[in-house]
Amino acid sequence: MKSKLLSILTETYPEYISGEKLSNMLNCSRTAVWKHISQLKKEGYEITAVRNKGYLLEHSEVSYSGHGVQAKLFLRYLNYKVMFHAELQSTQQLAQQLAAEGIDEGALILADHQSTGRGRLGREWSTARGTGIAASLILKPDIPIHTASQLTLVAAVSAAKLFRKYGIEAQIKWPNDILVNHKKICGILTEMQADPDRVRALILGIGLNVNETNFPPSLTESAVSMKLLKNKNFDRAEVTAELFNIFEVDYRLFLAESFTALKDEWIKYSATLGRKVQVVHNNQRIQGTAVTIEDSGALKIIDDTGKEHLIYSGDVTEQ
Ligand code: BTX
Repeated sequence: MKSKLLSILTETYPEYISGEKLSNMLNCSRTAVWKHISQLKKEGYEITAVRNKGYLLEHSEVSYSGHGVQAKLFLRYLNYKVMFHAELQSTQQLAQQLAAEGIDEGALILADHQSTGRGRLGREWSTARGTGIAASLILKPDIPIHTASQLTLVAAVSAAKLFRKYGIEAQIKWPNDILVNHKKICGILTEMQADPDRVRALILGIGLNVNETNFPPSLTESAVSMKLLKNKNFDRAEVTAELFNIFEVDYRLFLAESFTALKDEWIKYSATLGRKVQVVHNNQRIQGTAVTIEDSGALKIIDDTGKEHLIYSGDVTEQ
């Protein structure tokens, strides 16, 4: 209820919305609306109440709304439909649900705050209220299942280009992280719903640090945001739209020509190639030099005895 109320207030901004309208939309009494508004105020939201006008969310980050993003999307190749939530457990979780229900390609789920954002292998992704971008995009490409993981690499190229637009020299760490000076600024999580021989839906989850100045203690050494790098606030609606405007072009190229068409760009932005790395793969530890990325998206490592290894999934750490 509270998050629905927040979503409505965000979408209504900069207009006031009456208590009566809110009670109709939320299917509750006006007293219940008032109680929820009071709770939100206690949580730190600035909400102005004016007699005969209603309520207005004054939150400084209010410009980040579904309308704000939708209006800036080009919609050249993908029919993006933005679904904005003030609060979700995880955009990825909702997107999974919507994909299973058969929602159209292009549904783009955004949340201002995630309570249990997720990374790979059950890890957590932190998205604080009012500062970052948490987005999950539903795609329905007609591609063989074994190429689905390449979508992470495609999105990584798009993200690296996005940061460059803002003067940030971000690099890709295979397979799914975007780093600046070894600190993580963005993470990508691709999940799939599939039949035995066909991709039904791919869910591309992207978490991006934008206006964070504080991270949870466990991340202070390893995470960075656009604001920390550039010492100014960024308009999250604009950054989100820029990202997905870049992505739709890269995605189209990927569908038309495969990952090979984006490989050179990936190599150009890579933080992994040429480095001494260690990968744990199938319970086996491989140490060596990351020499290239294959057309398949696999990372080629030559170990210290000169043996080649192709790594399709795993975590890479620098030695
Ligand atoms: P990953 O498993 O590669 O990285 C997760 C790790 O990154 C965590 O264990 C933690 O060390 C670190 N980390 C967590 N939060 C942050 C942060 N904000 N900045 C920097 N480092 C962090 C990466 O997984 C993929 C993350 C995808 C997140 C998106 S957000 C939208 C969508 N919804 C959702 O629940 N997940 C995706």
